[in-house]
Amino acid sequence: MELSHRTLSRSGHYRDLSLSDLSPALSLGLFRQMLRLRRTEEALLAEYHPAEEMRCPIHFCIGQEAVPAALSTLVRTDDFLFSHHRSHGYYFAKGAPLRELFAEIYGRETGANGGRAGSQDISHSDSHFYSGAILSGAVSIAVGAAFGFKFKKSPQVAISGFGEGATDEGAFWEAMNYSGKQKLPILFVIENNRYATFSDQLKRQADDNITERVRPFGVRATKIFGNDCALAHRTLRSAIERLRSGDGPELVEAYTYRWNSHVGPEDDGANNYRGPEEMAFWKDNCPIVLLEERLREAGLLSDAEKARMESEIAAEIAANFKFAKESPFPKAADWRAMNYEDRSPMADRLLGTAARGAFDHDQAEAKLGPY
Ligand SMILES: Cc1ncc(C[n+]2csc(CCOP(=O)(O)OP(=O)(O)O)c2C)c(N)n1
Ligand SMILES: [Mg+2]
Repeated sequence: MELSHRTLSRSGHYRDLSLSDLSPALSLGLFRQMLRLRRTEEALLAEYHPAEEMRCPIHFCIGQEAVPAALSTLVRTDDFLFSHHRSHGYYFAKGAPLRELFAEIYGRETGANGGRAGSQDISHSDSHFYSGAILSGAVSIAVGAAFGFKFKKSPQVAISGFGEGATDEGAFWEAMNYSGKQKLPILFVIENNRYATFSDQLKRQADDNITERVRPFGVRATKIFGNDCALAHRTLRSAIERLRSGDGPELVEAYTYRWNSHVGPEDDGANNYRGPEEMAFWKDNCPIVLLEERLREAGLLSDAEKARMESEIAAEIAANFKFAKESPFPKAADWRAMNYEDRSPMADRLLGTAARGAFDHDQAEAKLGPY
């Protein structure tokens, strides 16, 4: 049966997850990583309202833990990972410090970007992790990084993670063209969760056959059921191995699903863009449950072991909240120092108005002229 969102939501409980080629330690490690990401996102989601202390939009990734968990065991420190707006799973996959993610979304000075970027534009340059809210924008930047690695004959790879919505953009297809032609060491990871905001992929594209469409550009492409963490690990591992041997580029399309609204913790069901059967299929095929079933069958996970993981994760999350909430806010005076470009006085003047709390687009334009 052809893998697509239409066929998947009619296909019942998934039984093909296999641990045959994974060690017990790796299988448990993948499980722990998914659980850690899920609990982190659940905790942030629960704290968002009514506290209103996270003053930035957050695109939660609950339900989409398998790909980040698999990637977390495969990327090396000196690889570069570029993410889109739904950034937490990729930040986590790159091993960037979670307490700096918490502090960032609480707007604190100790955050990954001093509290100024928030969730969807967070980066952590020491971890070689970058995200960005411009759909497909970071894809082009990842291609540039991969070109640099090839040029320097470095064994590093670039990983570019995004949703199927990014493939609506021209920049994505330019990335296919250039990386295929130049045989760049880049892995494109698409988490296809069917929707871009509220729009079904088939309302935006003539067919849901991204893997077929990228192959003529010279991009090796595989599509998988993205809630099978063992399969995700196996597929991404082979792709990354081929990239390191200079045989790039690669694209992996993982079919998965977000359980929450497009953005924020509010329910966006009132928009009637998806039905209850579809959600029921994806909750029944939760990536954590699918792996847990096999681990328990294989005698690798007991109630006691799971409880131990849960309490370690809960302690880590509590410490991250404490760190974030006890950290200072950035000082308004720092706004001016944030302009990296000495030759753009207009930006300095605009930042000056923002620092005084007076920024207003129309007023600024009236005072400063068009910019
Ligand atoms: C260039 C550009 N156009 C539009 C948007 C608004 N926008 C933000 S998220 C989004 C949908 C993204 O869908 P997808 O890429 O599938 O990722 P998902 O949110 O499903 O994880 C859109 C259209 C944007 N951020 N950038
Ligand atoms: Mg999507």
